Amino acid sequence: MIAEQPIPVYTTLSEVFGSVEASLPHAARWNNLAEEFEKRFGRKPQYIARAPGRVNLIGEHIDYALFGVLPAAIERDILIACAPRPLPPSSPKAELEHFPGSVIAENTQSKYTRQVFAPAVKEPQEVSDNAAHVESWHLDINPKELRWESYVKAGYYGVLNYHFSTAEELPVPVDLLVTGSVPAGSGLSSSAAMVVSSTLAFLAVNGKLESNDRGRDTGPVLNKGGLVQLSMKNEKRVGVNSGGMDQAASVMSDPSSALYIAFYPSLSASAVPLPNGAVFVCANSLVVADKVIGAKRGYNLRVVETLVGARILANSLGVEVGPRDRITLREVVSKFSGEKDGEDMGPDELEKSLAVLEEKLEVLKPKQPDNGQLGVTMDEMIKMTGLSKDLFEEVYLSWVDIEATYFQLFNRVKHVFSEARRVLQFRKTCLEAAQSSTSNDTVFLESLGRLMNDSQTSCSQLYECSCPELDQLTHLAREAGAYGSRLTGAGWGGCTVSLVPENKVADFIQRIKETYPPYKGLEGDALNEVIFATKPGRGACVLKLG
Ligand code: NG1
Ligand code: MG
Repeated sequence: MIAEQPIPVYTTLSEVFGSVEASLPHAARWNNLAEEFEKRFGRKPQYIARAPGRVNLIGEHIDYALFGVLPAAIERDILIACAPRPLPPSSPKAELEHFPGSVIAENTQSKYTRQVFAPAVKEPQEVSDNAAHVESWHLDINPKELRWESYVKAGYYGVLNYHFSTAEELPVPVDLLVTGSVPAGSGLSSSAAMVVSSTLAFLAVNGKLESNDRGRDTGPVLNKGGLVQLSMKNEKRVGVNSGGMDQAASVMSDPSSALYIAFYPSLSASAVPLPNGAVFVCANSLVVADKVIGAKRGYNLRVVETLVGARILANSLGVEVGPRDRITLREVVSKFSGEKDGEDMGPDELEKSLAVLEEKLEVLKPKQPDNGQLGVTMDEMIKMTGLSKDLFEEVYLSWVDIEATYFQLFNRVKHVFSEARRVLQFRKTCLEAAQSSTSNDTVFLESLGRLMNDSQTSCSQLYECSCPELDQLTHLAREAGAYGSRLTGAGWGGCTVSLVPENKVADFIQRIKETYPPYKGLEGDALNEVIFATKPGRGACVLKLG
């Protein structure tokens, strides 16, 4: 089980990359970071934490409905060099950087300026009695403002509250330096890479990664699954109610294959070998999705639409839902199909159940469609759930900031069910290709391509998370010879992923460069930045120096 594996802590770069040869192309970047750290902070870093971005091959906007997804880590990553900061013998404590657990965070990109911050101990009365886990530390993170250090703080938050719940042991002051090669805001999950690497850096520097790091009991040591769960919670503090795909892909990937990540009945990951003869190409639309407004009218709105859709569907199917229970679509499928609690019906059964349920979604359409579309108003939606207005607001709106006049429950749920099926079909096709005795995988690749194209259509028309540029870029990709092409990640901008015959990659990139207007004139590094072939990469790790 990948989730139960320990988090890798290495002592050499060749261990990080699997061999000396494989580490060579990366050595300069890691060494430069260590040198730069020493230049800025006057001593060597003790650890470098690494977490990669990811590309989602298929399964968009279904992780928060608890359906399985199929991403792979990419080779581009975030690195954080760090070391504890010794305090002067009698520190006056007036300066922020003399506080316990204070952090000086720098970034190799100068537009991300130096930040100094320290966690505060929460007053006992601030700690709510019914919180599942008592949090005793606080860091200021403003989810309404996009700041680079918010991701660093988000990682730290969980480490503080997971490992330092009593005042007996204080976190160490830390200096850190961040560098990244995952393009920000492009759907390749630079955010999860930041949060995972920050979580790892703070665990490492506080001696919490290995049980005997400090020669005493440091609390439960996290395995990969634990790191995913902690990073998921951490990333929510930045304001997006994300599923767990990005963090899971960043932590659990392996270079030999893509990953099938399931979230129900619990988090699990299994390897999915990709057929021979094709390569995934990421291409950035160069439209940057607005994370803050986007969350209100996009991501978080979709989370609410699918949750409310799940309740209405459950009611219509006779599936029991407690008044305060925010049942997910995967749980509705489970209860409808009589799956036992905590059990997994398996992919074939799930695919069948999804096909049956896709035909039962009429109940999500408005009774009197007067707006010419399939949306319902807030009042109609509340009525459809059978909840009182107050209870509805408490359960579905109190924890999230959203904005909409019409809610497209039918279209959203239709996308989720059909996309969940496509993921299962994609996985099955990959497994069949791996077992088939033919040396020609073209037929399999064509099937995968079709599933990717259908996914794009569904994202664009039913989930409305595409944009004209992504539609255009995926269209051009198919014309340039891709088996299939779709947006990847949250959408509304960012990258596409295309499945391209291995021997046509160079031609493909050239064609896109010539035909996608925003790429005109780009050459060299600038072009490599926006369109590149990628293979599944390795998951997050820590390098222990000296
Ligand atoms: P991005 O925004 O591309 O990192 C987001 C979510 C995922 C998933 C995808 C859509 C975060 C951190 N991640 O990915 O969990 O829901 O959208 O499939 O919000
Ligand atoms: Mg993200």
